[in-house]
Amino acid sequence: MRSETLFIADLHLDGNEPETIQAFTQFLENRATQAEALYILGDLFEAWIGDDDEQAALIPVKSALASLSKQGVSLYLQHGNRDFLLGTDFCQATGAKLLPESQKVSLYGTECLLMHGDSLCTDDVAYQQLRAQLHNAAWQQQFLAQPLAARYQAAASLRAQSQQATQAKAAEIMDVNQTAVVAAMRSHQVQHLIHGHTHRPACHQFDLDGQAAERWVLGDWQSQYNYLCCSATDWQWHCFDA
Ligand code: LP5
Repeated sequence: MRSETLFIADLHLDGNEPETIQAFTQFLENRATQAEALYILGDLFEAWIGDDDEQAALIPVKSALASLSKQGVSLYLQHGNRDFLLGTDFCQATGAKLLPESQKVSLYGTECLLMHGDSLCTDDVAYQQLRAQLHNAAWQQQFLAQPLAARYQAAASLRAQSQQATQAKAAEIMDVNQTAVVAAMRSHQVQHLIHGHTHRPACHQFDLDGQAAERWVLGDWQSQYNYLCCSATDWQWHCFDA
């Protein structure tokens, strides 16, 4: 019987980095098949400009996800700031269930909130303004109606602007804001939060309304392939080489 749940985020899969794609498909074909569920908490892809973009390099990723869900492993997906345009076609093709921005789950009796984490970076005012624009439904519809070439160009231009902007920002500004963390946890009545986005893997322990609380931050897949494994008895980080 499968009795563990795996969490990953920030893989930033990109056709130009076949090693990470291979490591991920191997992870799906081997380790993930032993779990009862796999949660991908955003930024599975480096940049997603629409489900109609059939990049050949990413076809093995879709196939491996589809195969995993066909084997009975529940597959859940949240949007990240790079792949907020992942939609129903992708989910249908892979068997993934798209979760809302904040999702409360019960992990073997522990209530836990799942988020990508970018909405918690409230000190990064320029990013939050950009995010509001990019999440606007009318803007998204208009963007997705453009030819692929135009979308590629817009995405590359935004990446360049973002890279320039992040170089000029202080690291603290690009981290989550503790008041926003506490507000999210309180509103969902949880003492546990798992998120990605900041690429600063850690387990932060703090007091929340007189009770012990934990914020687990997932690592990216740029420096080390890693996942969080939760069972009824413990939560543990795991790292592996391809
Ligand atoms: O991504 P990362 O971690 O390096 O930086 C993020 C924030 N940046 C972003 C932008 C993404 O990198 C771009 C992803 C493109 C994917 C394709 C999507 C579809 C194409 C859309 C084409 C318009 O998320 C960064 C944060 C950082 O995390 C830490 O939290 O700081 O935010 C910024 O850098 C934002 C800048 O401060 C402001 C940039 C202004 C650009 C104005 C462009 C206007 C275009 C508006 C379109 C509606």
